[in-house]
Amino acid sequence: MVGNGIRSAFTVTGDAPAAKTDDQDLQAAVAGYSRWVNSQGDAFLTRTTEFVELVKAGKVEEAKALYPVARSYWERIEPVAESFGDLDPKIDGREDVVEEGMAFTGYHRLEKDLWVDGLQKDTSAIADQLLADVTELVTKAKSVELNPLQLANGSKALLDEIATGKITGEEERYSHTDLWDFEANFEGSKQAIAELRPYLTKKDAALVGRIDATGKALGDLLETYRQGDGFVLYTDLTEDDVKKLTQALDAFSENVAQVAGVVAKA
Ligand SMILES: [Cu+2]
Repeated sequence: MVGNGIRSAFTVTGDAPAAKTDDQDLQAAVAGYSRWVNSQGDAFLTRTTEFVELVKAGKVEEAKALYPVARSYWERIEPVAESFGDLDPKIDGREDVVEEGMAFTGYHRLEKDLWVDGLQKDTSAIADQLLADVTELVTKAKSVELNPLQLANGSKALLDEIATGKITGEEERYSHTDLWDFEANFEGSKQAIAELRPYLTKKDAALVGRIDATGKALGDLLETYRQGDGFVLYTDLTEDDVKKLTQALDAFSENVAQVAGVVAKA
C-alpha cells in the first residue's frame, strides 16, 4: 500500500492453477464473494462521497468521525482494490509515496490535514481527486472476475496487511484509528473463508476447526479494545496489548495460510 510490491498481492488476470474450476462449491464461493465485494464497493463510494462533502464544507470534526468508517469498506476489500495499478497508492498511499516520485494524495493526505496540519489551500482539490479515484476504482472492482485461489490468497493478504501496517500503527499515523482498519481487514479475511467454508469442510474439516478457534480468539481479543462506536486509539495500546494482538493474529494467519493449498487441489 505504500508502493513497493503493491501490484503483486492479488493478481487478477493470472492463470493460477485453480483459475477455472468445475467444483460447484468453489463456483458458489466466488459468486458469493464477488457479490460481497460489490456491496462493499458501493458502500465505500457512498461513504467517500459523504466524507469528501464534509471535508470540502470545512466540517473537520464530522469528517474526522466519518474517516475510519468510510475507510473500513476499502480495508475489507483491499486485495481486490490493490490490483488496479496506481489507484491504490493514489487513494491509500502514505506520505512515503513522495519518496517514490508520487504526489501524496488520497485518504491519508486528508487524514494529515484533518488531524495535524489543518485544511490547506489544496485540500478541496485533493478531496475531489479522491472521489474521482474511488469512483473509478469501484467501477473497475465490479468488473473483476475472481477465482477461488484469489479468495484464499486475498484472505491471507488481508492478515498480512494487519501485521505490516496496522499492528505497527504505521497506516493511521495521524488519526491513530488503526484498530478500525484491523477489524475491517479481519472481516474481509473471514468473509473469503466463510464463502469457501462448504468446500473446505469437505476437504479438510480439521483446518476449518482450527481457523474457527483461532479466529474466535482473535475476534474476542479485538472486542476488548472496542470503545463507543469504534475502538481505542493505537496510541492507547501498551506494548503488551500489541504483543497479545500480534500473537492472536499470527495463530489465525498460520491456519488461513493453509487454505490456498487446499483450494489449489481442486
Ligand atoms: Cu490500507
